[in-house]
Order: sequence, then C-alpha cells, then structure tokens
Amino acid sequence: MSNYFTGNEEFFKGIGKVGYEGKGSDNPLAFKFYDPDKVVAGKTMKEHLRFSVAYWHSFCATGTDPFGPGTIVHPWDDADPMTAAMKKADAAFEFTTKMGIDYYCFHDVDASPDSDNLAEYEKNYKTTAEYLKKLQDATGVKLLWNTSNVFSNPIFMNGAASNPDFNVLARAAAQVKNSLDYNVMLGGANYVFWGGREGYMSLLNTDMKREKEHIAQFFTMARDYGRKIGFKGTFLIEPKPMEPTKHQYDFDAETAIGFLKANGLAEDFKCNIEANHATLAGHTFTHDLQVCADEGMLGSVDANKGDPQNGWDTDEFPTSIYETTEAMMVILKQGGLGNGGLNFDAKIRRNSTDMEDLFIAHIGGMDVFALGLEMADKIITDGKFDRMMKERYASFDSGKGAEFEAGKMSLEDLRDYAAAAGTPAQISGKQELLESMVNQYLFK
Ligand code: XLS
Ligand code: CA
Ligand code: CA
Repeated sequence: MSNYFTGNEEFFKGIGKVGYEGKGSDNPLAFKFYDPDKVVAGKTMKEHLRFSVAYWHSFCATGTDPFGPGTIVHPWDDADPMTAAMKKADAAFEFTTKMGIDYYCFHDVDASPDSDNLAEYEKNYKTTAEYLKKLQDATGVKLLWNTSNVFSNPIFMNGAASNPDFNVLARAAAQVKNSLDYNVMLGGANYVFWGGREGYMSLLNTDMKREKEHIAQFFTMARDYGRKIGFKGTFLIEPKPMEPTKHQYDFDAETAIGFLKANGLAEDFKCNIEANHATLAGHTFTHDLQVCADEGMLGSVDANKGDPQNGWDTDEFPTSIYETTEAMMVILKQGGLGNGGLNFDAKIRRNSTDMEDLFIAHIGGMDVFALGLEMADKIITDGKFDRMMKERYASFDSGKGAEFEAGKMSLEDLRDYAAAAGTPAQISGKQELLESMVNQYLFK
C-alpha cells in the first residue's frame, strides 16, 4: 500500500506522488515549473498559489454532453449511492494527496447523494461530511470552500433564492444551512454562492426587482447564520453572466460588487472570480480580477480557461502563460490571495479517458500558474511597467491635476485652466511596446 491514500483501495494505480523535475523533464507526471518549496517574493510557491481540486469536475463528471453519454469511467462508482460516495471521497483524497495539493472544494451533492426528501438528504450529508472530516485529518488536506448545488435538481428549474415559489426558496435555504454547518465542522476557509439559476429566461414572467430583493434577503440570512455558528471565513459570490439562464444576476465582478454594497453585504462577502465566466461576460480574466482588487473584493479564483473560438463555459485547464502572468500580477500587487486560493474549476475533455489525464491536466495548470507567478514577480520587481503607468498619470500628481483629484476645483476652474493651457499634446499609450515587453520577460 502506498502512503498516499487512506481508503481500502488504491484507485490511481501506478501513479505515485507527483514531484518537481524541472523544465528539462520529459516525464508527463512531473512538475516542470511548480517547485512547491521554491521561494518567490518572500513566500514559497505553495503558499502563494494555494491550489485546490474541484470535486465536481475531477471525481463526478463523466464527460457527458448534450450529444452523448459519459465516456469517462470512474472505478469508485458503485450501485449503492452511499458506498459510491465513500469510495469517491477516498479517490478524491488519494488524488489530492498524490498531487501535493493542499485544498479541495465541493458542492453538497458532489460528495453526498442528493434526495428530494430533505431528511434523507440531511442524513446522507451528515455521514459524508463526517467521513470527509476523517480524511482531512488523516491527510492534512483542507477545505478551501464548499457550496450548495441549488441548480441541478429539477426542483430548482425556476431558480433557488430567486424562485417565484417560496417553498423552493426555503428548500434552497435548507441546503445552504446544511453546507454552512459542515463548512464549520470541516474548517472551511470560505463559503461560495454561485447563482446558476438565479436569473431569468424571459422577462415576460419575471419580477426582476423582487427576485433580486429575495436574493439579498437570502444572503443576509446566510451571513447571519454563518456568523452565529462560528463561520470566520469569507462568503464569496461567483459572478457569471449567463448559462444556464439567459441572464444571471451576478453578471460580472462590477455587478456583483455593486449588489453587495447596495445591500450591506460588502463587509462579509468578496468575489470568487472564474476566468471562463469573465470571458463569457465579454471581459478578460484580468479585467474581473482587477475590478475586484481595486475594491478590496478579490477573495478567491476559479482557475480555468474558455475556448477562444466559442463563447461557452468550457471549463478547460489553464495553459496560457499570458493569462496567468497577468493574473498573478494582480494577485501579487494586492498582497496575495489571503484565505482564498486557485481552485481548478476545470474538467478534462470528453475524449481524455486515461486515468493519468486528470493528473496531467492539473500538473499543466499548476505549472503555468507557477511560471506566471515567477514572471509576474520579475515584472513587478523590475518596476518598468509601474514606472510607465505612473508617468502616464503624472499630470495628476502635482499642480492643478492634484487639486482636481483632491476635489479642490470647480467645473469653471477646469474651463479656465483649459483656456490657459491650450490644446493638449498627443501622448502615446505605448500599448505595443508594453505587449512586447511582456514577451521579453517571458522569453529571455
Ligand atoms: C459553474 C460554476 C460552479 C461554481 C460552484 O459554472 O463555475 O461550478 O464554481 O457552484
Ligand atoms: Ca466556478
Ligand atoms: Ca465555469
């Protein structure tokens, strides 16, 4: 028996603990850039990056799509749902430990069998959570966040907290209450709300104002309950513009932050930014990260990527060094991820059917973030970008520009200043220079 699994059965046979071999290595099951104990900007890579495995994609998803059934066979699946849940948990902790990843995230029904009958749902969840606790204690793997899936069960076809039927809203609340209880038991660092069906398909049947008020009320109750039972972590809203609904209320970071502030929730909540959701909203990943960082609202990150040629939420593993470098620049400049992390909300493709593919996918994602961290640190330490940015806004650092920023000028003052200053000179934004400078850092 290997040291890296705790259950009765080893599921990922023939794969041991993944180690760092450096960029010259040809071993697909080794890290090329992620060297967990290497110190960058005063902290180890492991401390900076706080990687997490997503239970739903890694241990539940079978590759099913609207055109065909699953292709990926999970040896932990079992005819009896509770036995399957325990075996899946063993597999999850075996995988996470072998990868050297410290955190995991899960939805209630990823880990524990769902039931329309609340009592049965609760009974299953209790048994599962107690088992997860044992595995956490045995391996040292920790809970980055959990959440309640209040979007898959047909009960939630018209929404959860935004459902026009109070009975459904209450059922969603029951699931959130249970997940908060187990979050505290499992020592979760954060709790996530992703409003998959909190939106609408048609405004002809939707009272948008009332639905948003209900969501605010729902979040407030969850916040109050969480704090009452000793949840000390951060509540996270995960923005997404659409899919499965035509329009989702937490459209993007800017919208979610505005909603939290308008409803007195900004002290307890931050955002969990997913790369593929930002791009689905027509933004870059960096855009949504920066919006949050500027407001002190960047809590955690769902690390993945979309497909540039279509607009769906394809949840692919991140591979773009440009995206991870820019992301890590935002994260380093805000002083790190705090109690958040980089959760791989990503799934292997439908035709990636070897057991090792899940390892290879995570290794690639961890390597590209490790490299992004190193590049971001170089760029920041070098200071060229910051100096150019500072210079671009220098006219506000002194004189009338500084008076304007301090609110000491009127509109008439601005008019008189403009009349005296004459036609402004043309100042280049230097975009192409900056873009090629990024390449210089990456490839020198
Ligand atoms: C779906 C979301 C979801 C959340 C958690 O698009 O990314 O998986 O992260 O409910
Ligand atoms: Ca996500
Ligand atoms: Ca997604």
